[in-house]
Amino acid sequence: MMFDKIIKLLFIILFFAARLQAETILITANPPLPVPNFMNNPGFEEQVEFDRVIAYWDLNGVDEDDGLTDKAAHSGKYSFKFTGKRGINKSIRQRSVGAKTAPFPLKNGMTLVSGAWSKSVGAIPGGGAYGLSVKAGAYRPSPSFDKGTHDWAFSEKIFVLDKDIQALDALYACYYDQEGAVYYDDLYVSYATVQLNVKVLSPDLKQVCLYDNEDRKIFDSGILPRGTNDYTRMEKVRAQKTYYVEAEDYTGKVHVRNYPVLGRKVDLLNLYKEGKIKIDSNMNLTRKEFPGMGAAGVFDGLIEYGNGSYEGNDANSFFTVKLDRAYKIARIGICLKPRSVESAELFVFGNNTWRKIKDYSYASMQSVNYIYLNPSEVVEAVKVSITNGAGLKALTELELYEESE
Ligand SMILES: [Ca+2]
Repeated sequence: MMFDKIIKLLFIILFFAARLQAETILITANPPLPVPNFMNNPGFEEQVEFDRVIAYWDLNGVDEDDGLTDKAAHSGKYSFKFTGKRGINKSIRQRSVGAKTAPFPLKNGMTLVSGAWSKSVGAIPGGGAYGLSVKAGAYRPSPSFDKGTHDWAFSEKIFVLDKDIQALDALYACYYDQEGAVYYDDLYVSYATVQLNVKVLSPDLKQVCLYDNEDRKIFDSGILPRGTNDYTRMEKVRAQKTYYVEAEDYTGKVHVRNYPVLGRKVDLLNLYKEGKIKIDSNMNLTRKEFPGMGAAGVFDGLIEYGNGSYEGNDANSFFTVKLDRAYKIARIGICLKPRSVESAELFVFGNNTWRKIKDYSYASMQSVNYIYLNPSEVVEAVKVSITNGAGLKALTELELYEESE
């Protein structure tokens, strides 16, 4: 009897000791991952109502055989299709790239990358240019695509700034003096590299390695001396990837941490249907012609007009979700009113405090926008407050992702 009690006590002590000694792997980056795409409407999903006019893009040399198409897309529903014509230089152009998202001036020595996805049906080797052209202070090395016929392929090119620049003047997607047809989708201009900072706090560390999402080893600490409890390393890495750290201690235990943490989607729709989460909102408009209008529409994954919570008053609109329990949240997805602009604030409640985590000023969203909490936070409620907007105010989508490690 006594012996049992001692064993039990020993287990409790061991359990708490293990808890106290739990490893901490902190991964941050400057700028944080994922980095923003400086382009507007990079995947052609955002359209203006008029025929063949695409938000943020100018069309040059195109005719009725060119334009948006839903016959092929690398992601989403649409891509831009060029039909080749000998002797004609066709292109689409976006100017003032990153006017809202890039921290101008971009500094001398900074590495940037431009890239795109494209599919070709019969681009000929003897024809003209098939690729991007980027002007940032001067024309920069830009990606081009293989001619001939190929399925969706991606091409990118890194360039280093040789002076401070005040603007990314223009990006062109070209199809010059050609035959056949090509499709462009998911263009990007962004930081090419970020400074990754890895810090591992754990007793008696043996080895720390960093890998990218293709399992390529980025660094290896080698075998660390016994008694190492703290390991830090900075590394310049590609921005268009995700990473994970593996830290092994001398007991043979391996700790893993991803960066950024994507998390596992919380099934808010089901929790709402089962009455387990509570909504507090003044956005309670219903319309017969929009069956998706209402709180369930905020959790259903659809971002069509009329799918979400709407309100028509001038007063501030709010939508609060009280969760059924505390979640360790790694990522939040939000879509305000698509094809419109809204200003809004996003708050989370945890540890007895409301905290504002994001301000949107006249934001235009065509898809779900993600906010990463790094490190993940305990969240018991989420509130979206819509402070300004054109016409009916709307919250189209709200997603929560729980850290599953
Ligand atoms: Ca697309």
